Amino acid sequence: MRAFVEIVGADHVLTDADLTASYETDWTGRFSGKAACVVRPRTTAEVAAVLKHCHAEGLKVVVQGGNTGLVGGGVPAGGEVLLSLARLTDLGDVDLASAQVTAGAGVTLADLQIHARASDLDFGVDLAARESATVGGLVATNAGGIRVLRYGSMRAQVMGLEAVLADGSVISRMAGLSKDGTGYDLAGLIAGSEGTLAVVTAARLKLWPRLRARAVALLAMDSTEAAVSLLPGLRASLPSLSAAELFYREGLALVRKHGPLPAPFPQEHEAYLLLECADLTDPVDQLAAAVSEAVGLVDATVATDAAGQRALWAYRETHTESISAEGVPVKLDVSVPTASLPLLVSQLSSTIAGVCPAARPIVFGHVNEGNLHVNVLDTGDLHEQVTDAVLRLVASLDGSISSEHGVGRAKVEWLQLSRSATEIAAMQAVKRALDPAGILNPGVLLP
Ligand code: 2HG
Ligand code: ZN
Repeated sequence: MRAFVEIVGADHVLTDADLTASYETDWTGRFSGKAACVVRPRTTAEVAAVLKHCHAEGLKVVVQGGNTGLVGGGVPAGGEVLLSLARLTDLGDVDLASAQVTAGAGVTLADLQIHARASDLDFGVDLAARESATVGGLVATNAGGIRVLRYGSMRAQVMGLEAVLADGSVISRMAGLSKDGTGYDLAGLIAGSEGTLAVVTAARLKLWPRLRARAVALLAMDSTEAAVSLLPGLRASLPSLSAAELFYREGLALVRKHGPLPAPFPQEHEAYLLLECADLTDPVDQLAAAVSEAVGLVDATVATDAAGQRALWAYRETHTESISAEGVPVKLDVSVPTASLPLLVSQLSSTIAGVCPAARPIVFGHVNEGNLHVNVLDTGDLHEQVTDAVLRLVASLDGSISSEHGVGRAKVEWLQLSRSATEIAAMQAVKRALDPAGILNPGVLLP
């Protein structure tokens, strides 16, 4: 402990239970563990010194950003040093020539967005936890969110990375070269490695032109199939399409109960597709035309002003908190090839009911990527069985057991459903090469 105090100062080594508690439990309340202490460095040099000490002493480390994760990857299992990167908040000037910016690991997504927009640019990743989620965590989990359709996920925004390896040595490749053919893409490897290979301290990030003009539509339909069938036409006729989000009757009822929100349509419908277009000039007419030509709709509404757009987004973005207000759910984040999404949805209820008849599934997600958030309430002590049944169904459809939240501690047991033994062995070999003592996020991602 004395070594940490010398590196970061006494104010930033927390051991008092009152002070460490918020770091030791995830926000859903599903994962918690006691940390040996919480260490809050301010600079990359301090992170390096902390890790050098941990490496020398064989101390295990768990790395945490905004603590908005959903798979237990950023909270201790018990006894680790908790390395919080929340104070690495340096945000560089926007580089207009390259449309890039350098952001510290602790910069929140919301602050990054505000900073980029002040230069008439924008950041390509957006998600509901924007006020708390941090750059380091977004990179470490290769976060996805609501704009993947247009800009790709977090890894696609990373032009360079500064990261500290387990022994305290620093790799830094921050020139932001768009073309760089000099070997392994270490930044791409560290992105999505969930803190098991290195600790991300800063990222060089790509920015996009700011698109101020937006239009949002909510479409009602009878089936998932109808929603998926619309995608090719929508993508072809709407180059400004930026989001396509799916939710269902049960989820809408829940968000309206907890909102409280008014009904979007006079009647209830089975499935809802929320579309957003963003462009330099007003895309409302484009979107309205595409909606009027779409087949298989039973109702639709297009919001033209900002308040109306926010109101439509609220139906989608308040799903997570409304579910949590009902209880602690089993949270699964899966994807299948987009064409198989209707098949997955059609088998989901019976699969879950087969192992837990009392369970209440609430499903929503990012339809273009075939990514469904399967939240299951009222599973009692059958959460393992529900998880296992759903993830096996997903694997049988060539899907992924974790689409955008990471594997964390929650899904390690099921990694072999999505990755072959050869792939897992290759990942373990990389892990051993970069972290031979196994001090970084033990128990996360890899079995
Ligand atoms: C979202 O898309 C997030 O809103 C959270 O990925 C999903 O709560 C969830 O299951
Ligand atoms: Zn999501």
